[in-house]
Amino acid sequence: MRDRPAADERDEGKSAAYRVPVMEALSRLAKEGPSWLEVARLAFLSRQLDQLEIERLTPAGQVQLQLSSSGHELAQILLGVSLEHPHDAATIYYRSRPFLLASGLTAKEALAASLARCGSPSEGRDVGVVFNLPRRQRATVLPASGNVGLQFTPAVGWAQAIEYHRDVLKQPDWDGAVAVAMGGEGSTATPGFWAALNIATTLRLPLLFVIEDNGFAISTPANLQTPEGNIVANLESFANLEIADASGSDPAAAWRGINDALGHVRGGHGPCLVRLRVPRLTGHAFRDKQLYKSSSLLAEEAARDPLFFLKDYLLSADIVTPQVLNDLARDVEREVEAALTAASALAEPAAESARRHVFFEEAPLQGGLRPQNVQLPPGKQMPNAGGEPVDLREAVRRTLLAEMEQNDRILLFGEDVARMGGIHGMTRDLQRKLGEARVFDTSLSEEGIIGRAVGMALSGLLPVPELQFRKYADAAHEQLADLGTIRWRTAGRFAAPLVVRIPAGCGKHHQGDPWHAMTAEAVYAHLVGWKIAFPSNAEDAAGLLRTALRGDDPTFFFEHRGLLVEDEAVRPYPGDEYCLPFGVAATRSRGDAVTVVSWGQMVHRCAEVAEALPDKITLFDLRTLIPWDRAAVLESVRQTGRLLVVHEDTATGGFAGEIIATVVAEAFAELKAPPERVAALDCPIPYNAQLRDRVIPGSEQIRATVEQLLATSY
Ligand SMILES: Cc1ncc(C[n+]2csc(CCOP(=O)(O)OP(=O)(O)O)c2C)c(N)n1
Repeated sequence: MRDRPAADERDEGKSAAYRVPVMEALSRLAKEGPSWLEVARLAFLSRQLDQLEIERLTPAGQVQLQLSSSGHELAQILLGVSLEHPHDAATIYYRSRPFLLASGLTAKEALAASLARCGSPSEGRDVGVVFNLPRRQRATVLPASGNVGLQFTPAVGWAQAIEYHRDVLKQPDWDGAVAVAMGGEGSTATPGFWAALNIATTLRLPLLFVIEDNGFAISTPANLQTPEGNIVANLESFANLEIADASGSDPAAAWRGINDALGHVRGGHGPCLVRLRVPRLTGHAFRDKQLYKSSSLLAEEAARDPLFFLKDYLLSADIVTPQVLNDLARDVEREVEAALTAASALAEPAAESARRHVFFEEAPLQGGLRPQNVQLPPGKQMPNAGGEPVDLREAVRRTLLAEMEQNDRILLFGEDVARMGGIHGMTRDLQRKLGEARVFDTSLSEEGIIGRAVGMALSGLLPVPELQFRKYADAAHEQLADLGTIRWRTAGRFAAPLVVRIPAGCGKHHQGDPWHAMTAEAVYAHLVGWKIAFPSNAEDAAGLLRTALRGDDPTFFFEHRGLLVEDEAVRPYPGDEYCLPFGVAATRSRGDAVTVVSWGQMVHRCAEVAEALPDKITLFDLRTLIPWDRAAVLESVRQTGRLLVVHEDTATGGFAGEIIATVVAEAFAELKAPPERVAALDCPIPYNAQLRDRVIPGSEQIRATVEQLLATSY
């Protein structure tokens, strides 16, 4: 990130007018402490919800997966009530319901979630305790993931976005905001935790890690997660990291620990990790009888119940009388019963709605550009006439530059993309032209690159991360998979549109090998919620990339290594407004005997064959796989009666199977021969050129299969 702008660069009047009340309120809260009555009410409420589910709803089969937070309440609530800045955000996990209650979730919504009803934050789609909450009175709660450890790098993204909103977009209302990432001690063993810790400390980001250490990850003790079971002790020498260790049962100690840690991060001193020692007063989940704990340990944990300590603290400090506490407990019981009646009356989600919100349908409440009313122009579907010929690399570079000049919310980042311009040269000069805040190198962490992009997109930016090779995207797979389902999981409330650029494949003049040459696009066709563009030439690359950058859904944009500078992909640059719609195949040749479908580099090999067999082949370049142009392919197959699908990805489970299955189901009667596919052999790409050419299909193999198809008739 570039240096922070000097004070006079900012909109001082607006900043001061805004900052004063928010920061004053925050520092008053820090000095005076929370409203302990509210803390007590929320703690009782959380416990009461757990008890209701454990004692009645789960045994009756009304709640299918119960995960209690009993024992964790106090620490989470104290954290929740402290996050009053309008741009504070938190990433959470499945044991974070007390935090959600403190952030504005109602008891009715909590029970609607447990009962899988409409009116819950996921509209019954996700496990009752896997939450999201667009901002109410406190932190924005970013969509939780069921994967332990996935919550950390998106929080890094939000923390980095705070600086971008404040310094680059000059939005003073982001000043002083923090990101918070919460997890259990088990989660500190995950790659996501270390990726996040490394990035947050390297960049000194405003990020607070809150580790709720209950000593067990399901049944596995903490000393199997980190040496001696104490993550804080192990992080003592980590540079740029403030650490703290506090009891999560003792109200005064927990408040001090959280308040000091938050003060450090809000004060602009960099990240902090606070470990809060809490008892887990129930099994990991409802059915867990905790047979792996001794009876003395169970008794010791019960004695650390934060609710006992809280009541004791409130009474001994004369904050409340016993009568007030009793009344509060009774009010909460009544509130929970009323919430249960109200939640039970909510509708079940309609079965037909299961696929809603996989892709964009309407503006979300949080994430992407729409909630901020940033309108991008629709662009033109006709390319400019007479554009200068450019190769695919230049087309991508020009498109990125033109879009980034128009849209200051786009950030481009990845390994070596800045000073070097990317190891494929796709982003050369972009940092020099657009600045270090908008185009920057990252540390070597694909999990960190994609997870951070998720947090940035959720904050309202448009990240364009580059992954160096398709194979290395594997390290980010968990994040990629969960990113695609954010809109669905939150029933359209959150979205994280972004464009991930991935160089893939290998050409005739490229070395192949198992690490730099695979395409493996079918893996991504199987990820829900993603669109996939795979252009074969410069014009399509420009048009598809622009459409993706102005679109609403996360998109994989493949850049084929064998086409970046090769003549066969050179086309006139179609202009800075050219947008090519997804799902529209290009017809590269027309013929009446066989329909050939391909994408990426294989299109050119198929085109050679089509040229050698005039008037025989209708060749479609799909250009996008999700969505793919079913209508064009079906219409053509109905005329030719023969189908060949050609791809560079391996055969088994490849996308050809999807296309052939569709054609067989929809146009079986019109087929004159069994549909065929030509694809890479089911093995990695070899380094030896002769072996490589045996594995990746060449035009001779395509031609032989076409001829064999032409000779077959039912
Ligand atoms: C990536 C991943 N691996 C395994 C699991 C299964 N799992 C769910 S919770 C859990 C234990 C997590 O323990 P911890 O982080 O200490 O949190 P706690 O439940 O103790 O609050 C495991 C292994 C998962 N959800 N995600």
